Amino acid sequence: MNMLQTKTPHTIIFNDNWEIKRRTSGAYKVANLMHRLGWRTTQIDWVSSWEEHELIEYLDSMVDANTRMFMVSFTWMRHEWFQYFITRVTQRYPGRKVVLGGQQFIQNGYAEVDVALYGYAELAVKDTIDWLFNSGREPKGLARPDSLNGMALLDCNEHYPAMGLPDYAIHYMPDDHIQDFEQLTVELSRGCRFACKYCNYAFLGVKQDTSTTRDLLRQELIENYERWGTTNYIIADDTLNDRDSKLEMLADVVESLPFEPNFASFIRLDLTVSKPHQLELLSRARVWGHFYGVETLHPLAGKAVGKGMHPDKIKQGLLDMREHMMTKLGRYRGTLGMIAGLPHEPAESWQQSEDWLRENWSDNSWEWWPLEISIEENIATVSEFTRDWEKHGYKEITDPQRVERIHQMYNRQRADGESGVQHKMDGKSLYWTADWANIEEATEFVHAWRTSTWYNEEHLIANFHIMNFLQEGKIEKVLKMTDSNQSHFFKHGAQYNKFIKPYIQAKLRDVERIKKFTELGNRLFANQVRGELSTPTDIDLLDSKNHQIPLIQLT
Ligand code: B12
Ligand SMILES: C[S@@+](CC[C@H](N)C(=O)[O-])C[C@H]1O[C@@H](n2cnc3c(N)ncnc32)[C@H](O)[C@@H]1O
Ligand code: SF4
Repeated sequence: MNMLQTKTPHTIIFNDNWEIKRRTSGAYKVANLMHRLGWRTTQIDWVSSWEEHELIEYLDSMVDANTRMFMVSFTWMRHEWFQYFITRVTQRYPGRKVVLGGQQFIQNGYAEVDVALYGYAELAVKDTIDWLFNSGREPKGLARPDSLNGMALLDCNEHYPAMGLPDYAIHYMPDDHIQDFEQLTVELSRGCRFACKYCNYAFLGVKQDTSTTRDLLRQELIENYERWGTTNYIIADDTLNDRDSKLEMLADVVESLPFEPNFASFIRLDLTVSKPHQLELLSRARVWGHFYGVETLHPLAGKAVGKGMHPDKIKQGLLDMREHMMTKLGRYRGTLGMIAGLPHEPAESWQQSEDWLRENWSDNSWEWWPLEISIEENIATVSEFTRDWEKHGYKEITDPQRVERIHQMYNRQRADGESGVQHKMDGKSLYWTADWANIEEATEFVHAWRTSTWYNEEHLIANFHIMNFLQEGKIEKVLKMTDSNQSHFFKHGAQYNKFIKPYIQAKLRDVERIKKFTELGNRLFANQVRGELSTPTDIDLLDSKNHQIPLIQLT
């Protein structure tokens, strides 16, 4: 450990997620970026679950004179909590810059925040740091909207689109304390080839191949396995199977690994139907937790949004996939995403889909959401429906009483995971009505479904969540676990006990030595421990020639 390292600038990155506990990957990616820019970093995950005294104990040990910035991954944070949190942090540790970032559209201005970066940030961070610390120029496209009380906001997707990067890998640090049963996130490519009309994802209609390489992917999976024992993953790609070459690469890499991984991912089922060879590729790749955005089993509705395969083919495709995966791997969870409210589809048709699913798919799972049309136009990631809902037959409900009723049933401003409907947490949904249905009916349908006895007692755990339970018993048992098992886990704090408590305890153990040295007045040794904890142990991994972001020095 080089003493000089303790003089390098240091940032603390706060992260969080909702519901089932897992690492959301963006904050870790930002830590890697900061390392490449020459910073030390300290990650604090699940920050809202720490007791305040625990957080203070940890921060008091880690924050030092070189701590020049607090960074916050905002994708899953709630406004009220964040306002309280950032006020406390900046009061206790004044004089540091505060940078927000993530995929949640920023709707509130915070006096404590120097700049908020919305969207994929890989290519925007360097200019931002240069501007904040090195008298560099303002990042391109920086705005200070009145609606945010003049807080600086950068839409990275618009001004620094981070597409087709040479490397998406994430390298974790020992002080991230990853347990071997956790599921990490891996990204194989970025953007989606399609552009379904309701979809708000950042990069749609992407024709070029943005995939990572075989070697980098293998290296990442091996590194996580060797260092942390990781075998379970979420694949972050919007649509994993949008090109065969990606599946082939994954299958080849998986077959070359010294362990058997488990992957959950977004898959388009109409593609697996039209390209049946994809079934074999998926089972070879051990991708067995599938989420299919089927959305509707009504032929006209599917066509209207860009998913036009005939529902009979989709239904058969589901049954074929289940059979294939169970035969090949003995494990499979297929979860459908269904939307109530797509063009031409009346409420009776939603119920017919539900009936078919209960009859034919109850050994797997599905979710319903009311169609959400965001009317926030202030950012680049807007769907075709947001841009032109009238053209697609939607009208706005303006009766305030009706609006209030809808709002109460599923509060769209409550970004806490309980509202259950948001696909873009911007608090500005169109309360729509149309010739075939309206948002009130759709909301009631979904609400009744989600609060039904059937849902609470029989609905099986969805494809992404199931990876969290793999060590709870034999796979046959895990495949039968219902959402009630899962909520049991939440209610009795089992998720806290399994993920967060050991994490916090380990982080606090990390700083015990710092506290001791500080008590003894030995600042040099305290600094040395801080430096060790916040410097990557294997700098070579971060400094690969593939990274297009060069190291810079702070002035
Ligand atoms: C995988 C995924 C999931 C997984 C796992 C989520 C998790 N907890 O990890 C599953 C399937 C479970 C899931 C569920 C949901 N998801 Co989701 N999901 C994704 C997806 C496809 C990929 C996320 C990812 O890992 N990307 C790769 C990493 C590298 O990107 P990233 O985390 O965004 O980080 C980048 C930037 O955000 C930024 N950044 C992040 N942190 C920081 C910090 C700083 C300081 C800076 C400067 C920058 C920065 O830089 C990073 C690098 O570019 C995204 C869409 C997408 N393509 O990104 C949606 C997305 C995150 N999900 C979204 C939503 C809405 C949901 C659901 C609420 C859907 C629903 N209604 O049920 C649920 C709820 C989840 C929950 N309650 O926890 C939204 C979030 C929008 C928002 N917050 O306003 C997204 C963005 C999709 C969208 N609509 O555009 N999701
Ligand atoms: C990543 S998307 C779909 C996954 C995959 N790319 C596909 O199309 O099959 C996740 C799901 O969220 C739901 N969803 C997305 N946007 C929505 C919106 N505006 N309103 C309601 N549900 C939405 C849909 O069920 C969608 O399939
Ligand atoms: S719904 Fe799925 S396939 Fe359609 S644009 Fe969005 S991510 Fe792509």
